[in-house]
Amino acid sequence: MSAVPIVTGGAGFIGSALVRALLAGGAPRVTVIDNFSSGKHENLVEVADRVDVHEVDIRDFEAIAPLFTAGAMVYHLAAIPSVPRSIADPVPSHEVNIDGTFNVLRAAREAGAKRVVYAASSSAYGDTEVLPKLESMRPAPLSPYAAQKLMGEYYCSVFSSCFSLETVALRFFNVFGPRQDPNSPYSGVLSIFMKCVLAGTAPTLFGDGEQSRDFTYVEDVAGLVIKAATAEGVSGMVFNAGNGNRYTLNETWKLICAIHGVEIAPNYGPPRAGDVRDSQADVTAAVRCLGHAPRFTFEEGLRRTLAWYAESG
Ligand code: UD2
Repeated sequence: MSAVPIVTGGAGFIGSALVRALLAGGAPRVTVIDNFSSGKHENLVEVADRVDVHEVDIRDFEAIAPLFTAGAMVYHLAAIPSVPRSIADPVPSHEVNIDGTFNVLRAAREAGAKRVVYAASSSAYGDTEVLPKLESMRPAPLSPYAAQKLMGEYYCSVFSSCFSLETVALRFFNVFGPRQDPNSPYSGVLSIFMKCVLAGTAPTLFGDGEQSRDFTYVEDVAGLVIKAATAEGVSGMVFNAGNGNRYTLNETWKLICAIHGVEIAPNYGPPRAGDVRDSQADVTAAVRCLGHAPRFTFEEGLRRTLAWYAESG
């Protein structure tokens, strides 16, 4: 029998989608490590009988180490996300995103885990002269968050080369979908757009709204993460986990309004510090080496997401 997979951050928006995908793909059980700082029990409610949830913090090595087992596949998604949060309050995000990641890698290595798949971030690229962004481009982080997630990638690569722990880092590109929390000051923009359109209110776009993102539907990301766990010849490597397209915020807000059948002009505010201007993934390597095959167009992802927010009201 294969070891039970471990998902750090498994009660979060992306982590819980991964847990559901693992169970749907045949895993009999999944171990979740989450400190519930942004994770929620309700995210796992339909699968609660097949999930072993441990409410522990990845900053606490002694607490997490006994949960790692020989041969286990480790999916490391626990993090304090958000560019602006890392600027407003850099210490906790540094400790979780760098020290916590080190602890997860160390615990995985000491237990003899099979592989660690790490949720890296597209923010590592910063502003590049050329789009789409290729893994071979030189990283240029613009915020503490971007630097922290990049350090996590470097640690993955070093654990692979120095300690023979298999690792794969996936640079997530602006993931969106059901269960993304719209109620924090640091919420992802699409969750805010969903909340606004359903309430009939105008969002505030930071800057001119012409910045662009490669918004990636959460189920496509979960699918790729699972593929990265079994792909061969990729240990120590970094791949883009994106959709391959990009939309400006102005276009995106218009599209959501059109799907919902309303017309609401957005407000505009000052640009946000640490913001990347344009983001778009080159997915060639992920397709070739990991079998990446995104199933959802942006519009289909938006429709599904909007339907979920409307139902869960
Ligand atoms: C970054 C990463 C993303 C992921 C994420 C985790 C990039 C390109 N992407 O997302 O991959 O790691 O961090 O947090 O670095 N905005 C508004 N109004 C709002 C909220 C946001 O205009 O009310 C803008 C914001 O200024 C930015 C865009 O929307 O230009 C997206 O912001 P976000 O916070 O959803 O995600 P972002 O791009 O910082």
